[in-house]
Amino acid sequence: MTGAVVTALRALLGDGGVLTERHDVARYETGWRYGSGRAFAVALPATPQQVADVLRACAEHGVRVQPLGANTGLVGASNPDATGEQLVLSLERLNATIDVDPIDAVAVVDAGVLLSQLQAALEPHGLWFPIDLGADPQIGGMVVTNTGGTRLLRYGDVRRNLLGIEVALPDGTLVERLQRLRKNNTGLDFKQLFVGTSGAYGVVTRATLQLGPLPRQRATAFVAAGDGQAVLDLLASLTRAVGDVLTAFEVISHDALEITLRRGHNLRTPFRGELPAYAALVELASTFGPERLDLQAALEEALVAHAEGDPRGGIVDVLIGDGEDFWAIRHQITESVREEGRVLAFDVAVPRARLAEFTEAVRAALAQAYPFVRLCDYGHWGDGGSHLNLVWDRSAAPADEASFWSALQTLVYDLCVHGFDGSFSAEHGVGPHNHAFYRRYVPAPVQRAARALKEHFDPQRRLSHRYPD
Ligand code: 2HG
Ligand code: ZN
Repeated sequence: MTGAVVTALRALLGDGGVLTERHDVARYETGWRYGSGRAFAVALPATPQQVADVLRACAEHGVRVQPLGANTGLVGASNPDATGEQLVLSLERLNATIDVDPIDAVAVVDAGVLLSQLQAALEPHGLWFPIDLGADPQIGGMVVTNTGGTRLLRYGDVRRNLLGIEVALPDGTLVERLQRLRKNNTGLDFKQLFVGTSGAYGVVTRATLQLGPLPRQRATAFVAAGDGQAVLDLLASLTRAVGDVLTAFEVISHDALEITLRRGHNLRTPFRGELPAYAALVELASTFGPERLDLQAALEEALVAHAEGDPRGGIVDVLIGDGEDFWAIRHQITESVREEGRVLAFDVAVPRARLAEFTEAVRAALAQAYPFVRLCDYGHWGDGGSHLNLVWDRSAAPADEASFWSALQTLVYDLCVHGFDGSFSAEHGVGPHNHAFYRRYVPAPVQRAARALKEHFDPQRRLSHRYPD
């Protein structure tokens, strides 16, 4: 069976478009954080029509397909399963088109284009795609996971910046809806079915993205706070004072800071003396130049006014400095924590006002049940998102790691979803890592609707099983 489909794919894509040697296929089989499997081959289509043709060939040969972007996902959704019966469909060669229209302020982009390539192509036009991530994913991967990132507070997620889509369906049909319309109120918003659903209904081949003007100046500060509530008070105060230009409000806890500053590369600590309980990285940005609007002064003024008027005295220090240095710390947390020991990561959201209370509830529950687990929390408090990375030394943990993980996940997710009206996946998607919790928390009528869509688009269940069915 696989021999016949490989022959058919070679006829479609040429010899260079299909990999079957173990040493070539291996690098497509393991997820960045979770999951690894086995594929019998990798197909590398270079045009949208080739993607559709690959899917049609797979349908004819009864072969299951796992689409793969830049493999930066964090929920185990990008690698094949363990059967060895799946074909990996890599989008990495589908990267020729970045069609920019500066008047519409849109770009039509091939799915395999990297975010960094897109931003570099937009810069000469004074434009950017306003989704900022530490990783460098492909555009198609960003669409199917609906990535958020560090500036969601101001610009929103991919869903909010997507105008059109082209998608190859599991039967090999190519559906082109690459409209450049900001207004289009004609019933079902078809493209949104493919956003955040991990490629379960089709493979995104191109996207029409709404662009923004590239800011001409940014002002950045690190604010050291005595506790989480002080961070939230600061957020409320900055929203009132400079909310129009507030583009990031990222928060890092003491333990996440400590590990990152110790393990990170070429980082300069901006803190004087002891690390604070929390640090908030605040950024303002504007298309006005500093001659028209002094953002740095506006930021400093707002911070000083807040610190002086704060009855709780929660602000410990205000550090004004090089934004690049501050962002370098923020973007090295994931890698640094990963080197520290065993890590179980959580990407959750709760209403912003309850972030401090929620985090303390998790901290207390962990201290009681698993005192050897260290809570390194950080994330996008400006939009209610938090990454709770739990770290421990393997020798201290129970031998049955799978059950231990599941107990930790149930503890944190139950608190988040039931106790704080939160979400068990804020921005990384569902993926196998969260399947069991999708079933546990997503209401039955919603799960039924998703299943009906799967039945409609992919009745043979050939495409990505990375979204629960
Ligand atoms: C971030 O905000 C990313 O840095 C990764 O979403 C978070 O390590 C993680 O889980
Ligand atoms: Zn994040």
